[in-house]
Amino acid sequence: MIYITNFLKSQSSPGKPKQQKETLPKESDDEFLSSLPKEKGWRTPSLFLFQGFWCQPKEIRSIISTQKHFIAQDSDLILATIPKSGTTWLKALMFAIVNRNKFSVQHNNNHIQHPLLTHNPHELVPFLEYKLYADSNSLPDLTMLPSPRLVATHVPFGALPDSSKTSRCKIVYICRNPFDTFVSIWHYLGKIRPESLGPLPLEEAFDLYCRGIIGFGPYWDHMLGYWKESIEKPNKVLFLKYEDMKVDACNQLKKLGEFLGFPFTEEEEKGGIIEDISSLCSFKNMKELEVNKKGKGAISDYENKDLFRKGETGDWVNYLTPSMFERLSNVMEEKLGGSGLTFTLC
Ligand code: PAP
Repeated sequence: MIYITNFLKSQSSPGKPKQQKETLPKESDDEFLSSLPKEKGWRTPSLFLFQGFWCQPKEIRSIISTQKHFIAQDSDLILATIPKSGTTWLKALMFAIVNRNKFSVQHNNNHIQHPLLTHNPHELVPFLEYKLYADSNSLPDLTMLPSPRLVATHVPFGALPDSSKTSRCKIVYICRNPFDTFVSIWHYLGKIRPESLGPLPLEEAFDLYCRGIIGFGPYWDHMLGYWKESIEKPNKVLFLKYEDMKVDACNQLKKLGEFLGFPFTEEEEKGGIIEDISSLCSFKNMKELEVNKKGKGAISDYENKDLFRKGETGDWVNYLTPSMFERLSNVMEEKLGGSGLTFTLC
């Protein structure tokens, strides 16, 4: 468990921070921001269109820093997602698969000790832009990351640091049907939206969403970027869907293990390790853990419990009217039609 402890410490107190030499646009750099298209934000007053996707001023700084400073290694494993499409789940699964020889997921005298039982997955697989490169005054010491390095990002494919495209590192992408993703993000951002901004009604949020105005969106562009790459370079990008994971976690885990370079042996399969990883990382199990019920700060200073709401496919039927369904279906047909990318909705 020592390297996990060192790694977690290194994230909270980076030791000797390396000063950033470049001048990045400051949050308050009005001139820079005023040059960008601007729309109403979901949890900040505004979102800005930066490099073709919508984001907040703070994110712009850390994305630029990531693009300038992150050097991908061939052994790196990068999880890329649209927010609310299964990031927390996939972080847990990737961590459990890759580290299964260091941390057993199997019961030993009815007892299992695993970092995922005491840490939220976001602590174990850090975001590039929200964690490692979030501090504009210092750069992270990535030598503290255990190998292979597991990191995550919400940025679209085109905005990934160059080295992650040119190196042999692997990228796992998970997406979710845009109906459930909308409902999930509306709930979550409603919880973390500052009171001073007032509530964001569902109808208004839906209108922004359908117009593509959502952090890291438009979501259809985000999906298509990784989708196309996964078709062109299947050994580089693995494209997963939340709904497939829900229906058939074990087969998806087998595929994931192989892609990551950590295939399950026949003996492991017979011993039920895939099922054990699946149940360790299941919504039901993770939601009930103390760290996820009472903990805080896995993402910014938000409560961990808000990352575990319903964890189901098809919850959108409880929120969207028939005309909303029609509107979003039309947008999806227009944007994704002909791409081969389809979704299970219920
Ligand atoms: P993030 O982008 O902020 O990290 P992310 O983890 O991608 O969030 O998405 C959260 C959604 O995944 C929630 O969906 P819901 O609002 O529809 O319920 C959350 O409940 C769901 N989720 C979290 N953990 C799991 C899990 N282990 N299995 C299945 N779904 C999960």
